[in-house]
Amino acid sequence: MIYQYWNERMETLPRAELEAYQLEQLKKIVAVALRTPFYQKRLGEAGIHDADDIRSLADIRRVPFTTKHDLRDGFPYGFLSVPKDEVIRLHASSGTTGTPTTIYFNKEDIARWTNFVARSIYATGCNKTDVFQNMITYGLFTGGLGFHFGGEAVGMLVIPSGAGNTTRQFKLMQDFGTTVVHATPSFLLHVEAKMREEGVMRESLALKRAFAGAEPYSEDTRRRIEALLHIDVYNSYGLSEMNGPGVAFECQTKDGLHIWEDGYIAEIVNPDTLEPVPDGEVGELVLTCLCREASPILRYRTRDLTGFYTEPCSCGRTHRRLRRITGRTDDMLIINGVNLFPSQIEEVIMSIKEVGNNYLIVVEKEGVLDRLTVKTEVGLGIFMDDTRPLNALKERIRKTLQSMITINPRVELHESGSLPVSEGKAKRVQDNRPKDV
Ligand code: DLL
Repeated sequence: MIYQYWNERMETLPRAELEAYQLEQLKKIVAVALRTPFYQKRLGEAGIHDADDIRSLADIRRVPFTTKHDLRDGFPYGFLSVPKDEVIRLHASSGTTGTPTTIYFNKEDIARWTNFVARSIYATGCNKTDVFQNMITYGLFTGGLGFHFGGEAVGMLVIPSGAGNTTRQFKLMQDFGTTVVHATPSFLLHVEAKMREEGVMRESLALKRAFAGAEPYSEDTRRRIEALLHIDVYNSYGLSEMNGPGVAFECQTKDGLHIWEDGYIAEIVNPDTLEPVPDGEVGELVLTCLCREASPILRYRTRDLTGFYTEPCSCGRTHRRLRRITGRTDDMLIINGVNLFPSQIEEVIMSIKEVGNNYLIVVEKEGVLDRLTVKTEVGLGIFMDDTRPLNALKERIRKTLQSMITINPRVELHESGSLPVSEGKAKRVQDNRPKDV
């Protein structure tokens, strides 16, 4: 394979030079962070009073962690470190509790972020001849404008279609010859089901690639989307606190996500002890943003679970690769004492070919026990009134799940297209248990 690089020197920088660059950037961002009362206090307590107190990269471990809670407490301007009139944009994520966290960008911050998104897009093999349909929510969510600017920087023709309205999406794809799309994996699955429903012929589309991210999905889901749509799907990871998309991205080898280490320092820690895990093991990802001046965030606890690949990538990039993010420390379900991540269920059901593209996990209390129900759609062409094969399928799903997750679930089969669909991040879990238990 011939690999293309957006910035060959930076992407293939020898590790020692990359780390020297990181140290230099870390010192700069610590100096910026010290302008905010929050970091003045936090860093001061850790004995860091100016940038020169950071002498080596290992000194990052002296920097205290920052949590979502800290960001909420600082709403709206607690983390702003440049004069307000230098800020040109904000993005916000509402999170589950409703208190937003806000990130500010100055002109250079937007340019640096755009550059990382462009680099990510280019790493998948796209170039200026591509037509890019950005089928994700625009607005305060970073996925829309982040990819929009990155796509323009690559020189692609960008169609800002936004999420939803599949009929219009197909029309745009056909009218303009869309070659690459961006969406959440759940919306891509929905698009595929709708394509069959509306009789849109695959041959009428010029699609080659998709960027899929903003929510966890399994390798089987990726393969399913690729096989159904005859495209290559690239995993895209990011979070608002670290600008948005363009933090880590798969290259043409599609084997792990390169984290752009000239923009971010990544650590993997044990979420209980907060100590680093041995190289290659899974833990919580902690990120320091080196590339944004207006809202510096140091050692942010992402809650996302992943680990580093220990082998270098065959593409020649020296930036380390993260494993597919399997879930978050805070979406773990405990069912009758057994720890379970929704991604484990997805992995099992998406590997069964008769299962359709959408599913829902419901947890309830039945007496003193927890009850897990997995609702899945069946694939198109499977008829709901044909009970014998349906019962056999149900039993197969139940048994496979039970052997993999050690919990005996109830399985419900639903007609294709009948479970609720989300245009953005999918809500796959309904935990109906009373909150005080
Ligand atoms: O989801 C930014 C983004 C936009 C990423 C478009 C990729 C594409 P937030 O809304 O702040 O930002 O949500 C961030 O989403 O901490 C993960 O838990 C999850 N997440 C994002 N990408 C992936 C992925 C955007 N590829 C949170 N795999 C993160 C698994 C992901 N989880």
